[in-house]
Order: sequence, then C-alpha cells, then structure tokens
Amino acid sequence: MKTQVAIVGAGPAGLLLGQLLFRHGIESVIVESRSRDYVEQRVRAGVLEPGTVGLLEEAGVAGRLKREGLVHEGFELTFQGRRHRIDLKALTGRSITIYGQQEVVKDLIAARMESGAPVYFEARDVRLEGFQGDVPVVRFATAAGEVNLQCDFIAGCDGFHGVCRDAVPRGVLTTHERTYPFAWLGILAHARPARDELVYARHDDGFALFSMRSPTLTRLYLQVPPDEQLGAWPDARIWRELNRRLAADDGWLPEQGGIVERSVTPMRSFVAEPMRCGRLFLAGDAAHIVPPTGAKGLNLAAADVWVLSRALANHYAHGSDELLAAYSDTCLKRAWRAEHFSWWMTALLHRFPERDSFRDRLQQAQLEHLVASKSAATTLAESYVGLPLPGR
Ligand code: RFL
Ligand code: PHB
Repeated sequence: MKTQVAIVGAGPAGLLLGQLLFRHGIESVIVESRSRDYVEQRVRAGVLEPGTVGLLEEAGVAGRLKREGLVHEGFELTFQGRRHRIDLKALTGRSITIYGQQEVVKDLIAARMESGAPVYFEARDVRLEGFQGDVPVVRFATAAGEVNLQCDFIAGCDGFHGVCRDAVPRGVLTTHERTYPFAWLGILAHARPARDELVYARHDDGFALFSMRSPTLTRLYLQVPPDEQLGAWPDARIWRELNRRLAADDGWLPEQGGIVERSVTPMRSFVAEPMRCGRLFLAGDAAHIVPPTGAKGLNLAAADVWVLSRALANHYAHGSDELLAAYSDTCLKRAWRAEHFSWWMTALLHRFPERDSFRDRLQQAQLEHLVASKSAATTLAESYVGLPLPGR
C-alpha cells in the first residue's frame, strides 16, 4: 500500500492532521492501535484555546463545537477561603471554549469517514522503518493480514506511550523531564455545573478543580498522591474532599451526582527534541507532555499539526522544504512556552508532600499578586488563552 503521509495515532493530533491534509488534497492513511469506540470514549481535556477553535473551523469540523461548546470569558482562583475572577475577555479580548476532547475526536472521525480517506483501528504490532532514508514504511497487522504502508513522510502522533519516539535511533533525541510528587483524580458526574466558570482551588489539603462538559455534566479533579489507587476513593470521600477544597466564604459548593467516569493521571513534564528525525515528524504528546493544570496539552497538539500541515502543503504544492526544515524549531518554541506556564501553574496551586512553610508563603504571595496586579493577571490570562498560531 502507498500513501503520501502515514499518520500513526488517531488522537486529536493524528485526526486533525489527516483532516487538514485532506483539505490540501494530500493523501494520508491513519493507523491506530485502539478501537474506534475506545478513542471516542476516552475522557481527557476540555479547554480549547481560541486558536484551536479557529483551526477546527478551518478544518471544517466545528459545526457541533459551535452549537454545543460553552464559551467562557474568565475563570476563578480560590485560595485562603476567597474567590477571585480572572477576566480573560477583559484582559486579552479573547475567550476559551469548553468542549470535551472526546467530542473533538468524534467530530474528526466522522469527518474522516465522510472523506473516505483510510483509517485502520485496532492495528497491532505497528513498526516504523526507513524514515532516515527516502522510503519510509509503516508495517502493522490487521485482522485481514499484514500491511506494509509505503509513504513519503511519517507523522508520529501516537501519544506519550506510542512507538514513534522510541523508533528514533539512540543519540538523536535529547529529552527533558520532570515528574511531580502528585497525581490528579478526575471524575465526570451527572450533575448540573452549578457555577458558570472553572474554579482552580489552592487548599492546604491539596489542589482541586471544578470544570464541566455540558449543562448536565460536571468534571472535577482532586490532587492525590502519585500512583493512588481508585479503590481508596469511594464516592463519599471524593465529594467530601472536593467540598472541603473548593469551599470559600461565598458558601458555594458543586452539585453532586452519579459518577460516570473516574481515573487517576500522573503529572509529568516532558520534551523530546528535535521533533524530527529524517522523514519522521513527531507531533503532540508523542513529543511533549505538560501537566494538565494549564490546560495546554491538546492545544499544543493542535498547534503542532497545524505547523506540520502547512509545511507539508508547501512541500507538495511548491516543492519547498523550508517550512519542513523549520518544523521542529517552530513547534518547540511554543511548546517550551507552554511547558513553563504549565509547570508554573502546577507549582503555584499544588501542595507538595514535604511540609515547607516557605513554599506555602511564596504560593500565597504569588496568588495575592496575581489578583491584585493587572499586569500579573494579564500575563496569566495571555498564557491561558494561548498564543496565536504561527503563520495565521
Ligand atoms: P493522544 O490523545 O494520546 O493520542 C495518541 C493516539 O495514538 C494511539 N497509539 C497508537 N496508535 C498506533 N500504534 C501505536 N503503537 C500506538 N500507540 C498509541 C493511542 O491509542 C491514541 O489514540 O495524543 P495527541 O493526539 O497528541 O493528543 C494529546 C492530548 O490527548 C493531550 O495532550 C491532552 O488530553 C492533555 N490534557 C489537556 N489538554 C488540554 O489542552 N486541555 C485540557 O483541559 C487538558 N486536560 C489533559 C487534560 C490530559 C489528561 N489526561 C488524562 C492525560 C486532563 C487530563 C486528565
Ligand atoms: C477539564 O475540564 O478537563 C480541564 C479543565 C482545565 C484544566 C484541565 C482539565 O486545566
């Protein structure tokens, strides 16, 4: 089998890249190890930057997002029993949109099916070869037999635990990493989001976040120890802890409801550079991970594939490889900015296990400064709504 671009992974990065390439008339084949049902049900991110929304519009997949997405003009910080609003709209002129990552994935898969372009779910034993030469091949097994997919380029969009980054020979990539001494326990509950905007809470017992997915679904997170077992968290304990950490002097608490999904996510920062090896281009979580505090992961993945689609379009339309050569540097510049912001937000809002009164007081001083100083709040708001996409 032959194609122009072989895309490994049908997460947001791989699917959006496939759609952007399709709009440019560039052929691709998507190879995904999980089932369609699995990738459509995987609950993850929820905050879309305006740049990401614009990109989904340009890709022709924003119809439902525009109808069902919840536009938020701000969010709240809670600390020392008080709430403070960060007015994103007033500070930056821009807003964010709340729309589940799995809804983005469903919309992109529907568009892929409509386009008729190939996507293989449940591919086994995916291997990459020849990308340092002129004839890259992606080999994989399907129920119908072995497939050898020859291509011009491979897009490694297979997330942090995929095979593409590991296929790069030793010594080519430099990696940078931080692990954090905590994880997030996330739940999705059948409950009306009883507040209009997200609430990020710093509490002496640990971080908590109130978010939402729709007028009937609330999304909530709690800081827990790393490698925490879900079994240690019966429903009553989850709600008790959320109520304690999200409480403030206004008496508000989230509405409770049946918990329909729960998971524990370890927190990590990670960057592999460069994001290219020969004809293999890494994009999204395959190349970099941020802790979810700044809500940047999905948005960074979208930015990477926008840069890659434009570079590939330039290659096929004009025979110019200038943008492909700049791909890694262009993406890493944005990625490192997001790495800093996500690390900073994480350090600002979480409780570190070793009791450290100096760190506690620094967190408090910084939070007070953020809500008292317009320039400090503007810096936070600008990072939160995200940079414009390069070249757009
Ligand atoms: P994904 O989504 O991991 O997709 C990779 C795909 O590749 C497949 N795969 C393979 N396919 C073929 N062969 C192999 N060998 C393969 N190995 C793996 C996988 O099955 C999968 O389908 O990576 P992608 O596309 O780069 O997208 C990245 C985002 O998913 C991620 O950054 C975000 O979810 C991070 N994130 C958030 N990002 C935001 O922008 N805003 C948020 O509010 C936000 N909240 C979050 C988050 C991530 C979280 N978790 C669970 C990690 C909240 C949480 C709790
Ligand atoms: C979410 O709604 O899943 C969410 C919101 C904000 C974050 C992370 C996750 O910072």
